[in-house]
Amino acid sequence: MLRYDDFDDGTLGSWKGYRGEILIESYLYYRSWPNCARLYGNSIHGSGCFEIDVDTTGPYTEAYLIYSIQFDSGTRPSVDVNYTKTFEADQQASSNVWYRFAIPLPLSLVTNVRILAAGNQRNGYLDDAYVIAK
Ligand SMILES: [Ca+2]
Repeated sequence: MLRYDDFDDGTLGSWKGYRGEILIESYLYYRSWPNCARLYGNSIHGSGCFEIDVDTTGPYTEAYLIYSIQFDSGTRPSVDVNYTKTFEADQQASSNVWYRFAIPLPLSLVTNVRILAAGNQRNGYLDDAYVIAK
């Protein structure tokens, strides 16, 4: 395991907000108690994202980003890897449901991942994010 972020120490680690404000959410929403990261979307383009740069440098043959995420209503999940869309759901996510995603990562480089989480003035919630490699 290359990294694990559960936000339960009250810090965001290396996670940032892209077109949105990222902050710690306590007690109200969590996959692991008591915290998750909340992204409050402020883009009129509806593309507020959790963002992280992941380093997969090493003697690996496979690497994945695995995370749990929840959305306010009206969000259609998608993921950009190195600024290219690599996944987009064909329908909107349900609210009040934790989804788990596993995203394959390129090997032996630093990869930018943007997880679309929130439209304009809507929230997304992220918890228990792992990067694993073998
Ligand atoms: Ca947590």
